[in-house]
Amino acid sequence: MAKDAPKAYEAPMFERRAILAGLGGTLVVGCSKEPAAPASAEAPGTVELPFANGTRPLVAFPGKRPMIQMTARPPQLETPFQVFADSVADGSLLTPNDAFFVRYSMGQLPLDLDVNDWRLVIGGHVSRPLSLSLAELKAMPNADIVAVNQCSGNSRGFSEPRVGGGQLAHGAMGNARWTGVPLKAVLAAAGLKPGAVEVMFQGLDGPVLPTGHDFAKSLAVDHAADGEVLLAWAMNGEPLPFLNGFPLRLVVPGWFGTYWVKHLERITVLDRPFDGHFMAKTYRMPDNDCGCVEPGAKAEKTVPISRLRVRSFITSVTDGAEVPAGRQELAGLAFDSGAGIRRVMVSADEGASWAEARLGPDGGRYGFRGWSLPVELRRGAHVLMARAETNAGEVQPMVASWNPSGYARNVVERVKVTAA
Ligand SMILES: Nc1nc2c(c(=O)[nH]1)N[C@H]1C(S)=C(S)[C@@H](COP(=O)(O)O)O[C@H]1N2
Ligand SMILES: [Mo]
Repeated sequence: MAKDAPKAYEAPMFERRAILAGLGGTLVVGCSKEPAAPASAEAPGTVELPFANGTRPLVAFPGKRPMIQMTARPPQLETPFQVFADSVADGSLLTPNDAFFVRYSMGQLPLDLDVNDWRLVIGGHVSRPLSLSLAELKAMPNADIVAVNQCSGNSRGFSEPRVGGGQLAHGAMGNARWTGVPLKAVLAAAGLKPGAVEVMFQGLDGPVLPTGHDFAKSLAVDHAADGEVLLAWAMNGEPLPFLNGFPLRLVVPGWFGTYWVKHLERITVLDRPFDGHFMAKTYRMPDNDCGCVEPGAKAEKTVPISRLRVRSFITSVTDGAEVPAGRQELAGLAFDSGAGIRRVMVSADEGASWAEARLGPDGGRYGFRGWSLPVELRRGAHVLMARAETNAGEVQPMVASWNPSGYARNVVERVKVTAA
């Protein structure tokens, strides 16, 4: 990010103000217990993530409430876990836009973006190259889908042994209703030429140094045209927050966030597989069933990361909490890559016995699914666990596997509480 004068951006949701490059002027810092509480610059808030070196500042960027800041440049913000608990408790299961996590690989954000000048360019191996304004895209048939966006590095901070990369707790995920035009319709308008194999997506952000790699991802052409992949301009009924990809982003239901390219600028149809840095060198998993290797080992062969793995979380109590002894309702959420959640099993005795939770309403197979179960907790220490199974028979593992990038964690998490 340039060190000179702060730049500004314009988006419908925000007043024009100097941001990001000149953060000092607009920083708002909140307190950890109540993310929505009035912010105070005098009392910088911090949170303690439950692993070594886990102290993080809580910082409010434009359009966002105080969030767990992993890095400031580029902004990398985690959702405080209480936000998920609230969305389970109120039954929405949706992550509010102002609390949705933010992840960038690139240091140079498109802060000068003027949506009136912005165009999405579609080219490459097509019969009719296109350049479309936001209004033209919105005039095409609209679709919406509820889907989870989760970073492949979500929960990386819990890797044992530790791995390099952003030390995230569980807040690099979120569930939203996305509105846009199916990519299929735009590709049909451009006309795929015979021999098209992949579709490449580029965002407007870029590397700080010209020698850096541009953020570009690709999907197989059949996947891109499956009708579910969206070019989305809205999230939970509002225009995308700038930091979540304004004015347009890719939504790839069931796939890890790395494919959900933000600030889309260009779509290029290719007649050969794309071998850019973010496909060929990074966001790759060991090429075996577990996507894992012995701790400390390197994978001999890797493949691009793709589908989400089934996960579940207890949200009604947090690790380390003191809870009243007696009967209480445990609640949480589960999600997978689109088979849908068949059941969630819950243990209040570290896995010695399990009971089946009651699933909440089905809000769509790509979204968070709520669950709840009454449990009886005697005085003393308890280890609580939730374990989800999908309609395809995928079950969360009891023992964590390891890979060098700490990607795709989905082990059954342990929540230790003391009942008093
Ligand atoms: N243009 C652009 N899009 C991007 C990225 C990026 O660095 N630049 N990061 C990707 C990664 S790794 C993730 S996890 C998601 C995060 O989406 P969010 O910031 O809206 O939560 O954006 C993806 N899209
Ligand atoms: Mo990511």
